[in-house]
Amino acid sequence: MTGLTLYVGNKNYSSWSMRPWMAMTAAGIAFEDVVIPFDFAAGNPDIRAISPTGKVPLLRHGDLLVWESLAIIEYVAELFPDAGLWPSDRQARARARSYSMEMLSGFRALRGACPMNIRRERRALQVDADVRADVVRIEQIWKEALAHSGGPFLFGSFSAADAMYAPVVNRFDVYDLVADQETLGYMQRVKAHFAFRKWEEAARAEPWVVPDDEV
Ligand SMILES: N[C@@H](CCC(=O)N[C@@H](CS)C(=O)NCC(=O)O)C(=O)O
Repeated sequence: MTGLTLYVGNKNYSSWSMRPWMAMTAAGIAFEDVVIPFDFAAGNPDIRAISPTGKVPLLRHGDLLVWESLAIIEYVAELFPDAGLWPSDRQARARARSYSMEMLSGFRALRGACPMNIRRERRALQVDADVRADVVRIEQIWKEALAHSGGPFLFGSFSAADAMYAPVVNRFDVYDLVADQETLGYMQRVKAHFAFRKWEEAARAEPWVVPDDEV
């Protein structure tokens, strides 16, 4: 056993939890998967009890706590340097990290208007110009990376960069935000990945409904 425990939120809604969970699962890294649902109006006290930020995801490794989705991915990539979480080429790795940071710090309009919701039936949502600008930039990132690598994923084989954008694949899908065939093809490949399907299956089995995230 690796001794790693990953605390995640509701799999239906917790986009930040999905990122390290998918990166680790796709890379074949074993970990204990603990769900702490946030179905309370004021947040779940169980999350606040263990997490310095009161948020998930949170990784425990012995006495060490690591929070923030991308910091968790980086820690695990250091622990398992041969697991292929990041591309092996230094320049590709730098670009993968740039795109991943862009996801972490940006796209607030899209994230605010279109919460991740794995179970949502696809239904088009009218979105404003700020959301549309986020969609355009993300499509540009995906096309640029795919053109460079030749696919099928952003950097060839599935990497942390794909995991960072996996919740966006759900958003584009369930709010029907894109029509471009290349974008839809990439989304299809991510949705067919075993790690995405495993997360999706668990999300569909959850009983919790968070009204604020049902748009
Ligand atoms: N920047 C953080 C964001 C973490 C975050 O916002 N997590 C949400 C779930 S997706 C959370 O824990 N919400 C519970 C709450 O705010 O009570 C990361 O990348 O891990």
